[in-house]
Amino acid sequence: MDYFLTEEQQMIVDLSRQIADELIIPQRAALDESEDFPKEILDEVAKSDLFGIYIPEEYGGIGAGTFEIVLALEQFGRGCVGVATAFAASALGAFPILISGSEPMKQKYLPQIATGSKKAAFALTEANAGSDASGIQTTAVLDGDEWVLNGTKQWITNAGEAKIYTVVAITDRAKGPRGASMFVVEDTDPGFSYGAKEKKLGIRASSTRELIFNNCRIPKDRLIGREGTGFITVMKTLDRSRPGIAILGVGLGQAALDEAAKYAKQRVQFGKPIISFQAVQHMLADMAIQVEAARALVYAAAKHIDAHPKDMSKASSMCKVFATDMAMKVTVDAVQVLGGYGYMRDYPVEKMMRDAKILQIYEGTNQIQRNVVGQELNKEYT
Ligand code: COS
Repeated sequence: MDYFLTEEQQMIVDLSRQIADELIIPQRAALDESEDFPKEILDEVAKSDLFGIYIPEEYGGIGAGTFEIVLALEQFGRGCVGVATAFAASALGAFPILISGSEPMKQKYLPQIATGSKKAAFALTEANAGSDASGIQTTAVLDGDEWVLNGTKQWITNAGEAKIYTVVAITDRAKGPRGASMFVVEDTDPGFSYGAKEKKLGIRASSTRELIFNNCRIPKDRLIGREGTGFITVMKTLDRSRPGIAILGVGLGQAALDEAAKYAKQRVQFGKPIISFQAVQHMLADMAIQVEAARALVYAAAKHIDAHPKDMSKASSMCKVFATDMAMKVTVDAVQVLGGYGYMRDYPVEKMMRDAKILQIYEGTNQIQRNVVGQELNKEYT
């Protein structure tokens, strides 16, 4: 369908599509197998300026919005959700600085993130705090001119690869969510180290490790925003980032549909290509309908977020749920259309099905997203 993109938006799509087709797709199976971080691919992405899409021009970015990142991520997600996750996680790590950072902090970090010379990462999750974001245990205590961080973050995307980490820690436990603060930690800070690389079902090209803070000392001015505003910055960050995860589902769903339809035209059974059987046609039709409906919702949500930055939560959570549940269903159906071949690693759809699962889990499970939508409805209907 025609979404009437501007010339600049179409250029972002064309560039991202070219990167997906020429760089990502040829390497995705090997990266899935080796579980290597896609450094060379991301270095090429950096040359295209796409790391700076959402970063204002005064900090070296392109100065576009959520809708434009979504356009790029759709193509990268079509190529490989593992590679796309590594790219998206840098934006997730940058958002707290963009949303709540001081002017000097923005000037220091955002240009490096915009050029892709340094990648960022976002650190909230802990062993006992996933959905319950305010239940974190990591602490930060002010000691003279330095904050001292102690604790362990778990399942952090880009850990070990990023140079800039935005980290949530408790500065006043008695205050609950109002006692959390955010900090920038650099990879070279003393007392900061990484856990072993996790072995995952899917998105194996992305790096997932623990961040370990053992009396990690950072300068006082690495506090993002004011003390006690960390939880709000986290919530605003996730509101902005979730359409990016939603669109990975759209790109992935499109890729699965493309593979299934291509196969159904070639595969002959009972003397005919299987696409001529209504049972297969209906599966493909449902896949196409769901992919397009999800695309339209994510595009609309991204445009809403750009136009109404104070009213993001419901649109963001709605599109994340719809598009990622769609991706799970469509990739499972693609494996079904390919039958036994779909189950083999020789074809890309089994990887797509494995990659889809994380989209329903990370950046807030789809159960949490439904809670957010439900709570917003509860406020709307008095
Ligand atoms: N924007 C701004 N402020 C928000 C907000 C948002 N989207 N959501 C909540 N807040 C504010 C609330 O208004 C409240 O402020 P007050 O203290 O002034 O009342 C405060 O934050 C606490 O909100 P709430 O009571 O709703 O917090 P809960 O502890 O109940 O948690 C959920 C709410 C479950 C929505 C939150 O913990 C969450 O999003 N969890 C999922 C986290 C996640 O995505 N984890 C995955 C890993 S991160 S990649």
